[in-house]
Amino acid sequence: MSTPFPLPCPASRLAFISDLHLDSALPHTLARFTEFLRTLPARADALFILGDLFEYWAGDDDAGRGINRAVIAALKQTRDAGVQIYLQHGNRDFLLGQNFAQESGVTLLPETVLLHSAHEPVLLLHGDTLCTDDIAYQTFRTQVRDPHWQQNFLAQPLTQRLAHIDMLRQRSQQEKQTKAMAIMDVNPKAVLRALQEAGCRKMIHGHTHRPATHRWEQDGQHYERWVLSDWEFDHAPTRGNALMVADATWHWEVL
Ligand code: LP5
Ligand code: MN
Repeated sequence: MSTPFPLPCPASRLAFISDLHLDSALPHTLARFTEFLRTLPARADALFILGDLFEYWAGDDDAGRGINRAVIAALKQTRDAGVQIYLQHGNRDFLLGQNFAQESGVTLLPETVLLHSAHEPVLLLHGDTLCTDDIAYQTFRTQVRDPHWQQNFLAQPLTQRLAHIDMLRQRSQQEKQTKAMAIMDVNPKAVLRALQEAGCRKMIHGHTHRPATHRWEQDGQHYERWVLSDWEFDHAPTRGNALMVADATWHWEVL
């Protein structure tokens, strides 16, 4: 777990979403997202996307594929309407880079952020780093988050990168079927360690697709872990949520 990056953001109306997995094959999910963005300026001053906005991202030269341009335009419009948009990388779109950020008006954030808003400090992260029991994934993650590995990968032609990603997605699908559900969830010790190292009591993450509000007490301290849902509006069961803060009240908006 990397040291949390302190992010001052004085706004009080906040929105958090994660794991939209946007893809050309999922037009209804994209429609829900663009509708969510269209109505957001009336409800929030800052939006935090906690990773896996896209089903996959092969590099910023992938911006012209499928729905990608439409997503970039919708983000830019929302930014221009006054909503500050922050984005953390997920395990599927960690190759989103500065060109994407510039075109969409989004600010890219480091993998672990300690947000100082108008409310209590909160730790923001995609969530995959908390799944420490998934050794095969963590080994893979270390490899692909290495800047040299990424430089070499991005130097390959786009068609070749897309072919690699296709193979990887198939392999990941297969491996997930043989992994125990508990292995693919967060490790409680990793959660507590992350909170204690950051010196805060509240965490928001996605990745596991197990939406919940966990509250517990440990050594006289009260802790909270808010887990965002993935979004799926093309196949049953449809689902998606956003965590909203308004009037100092944190609440789920079920989509
Ligand atoms: O995302 P989710 O929830 O479905 O699964 C994740 C983990 N899987 C992944 C892979 C992504 O789903 C698909 C890749 C997206 C594109 C990345 C772009 C650029 C990289 C390109 C690299 C070629 O993250 C899954 C976890 C699960 O979360 C729960 O936490 O279990 O992890 C895996 O399944 C990984 C395997 O266990 C290990 C895979 C090793 C593969 C190594 C060789 C790959 C060679 C590819 C060709 C170069
Ligand atoms: Mn993820």
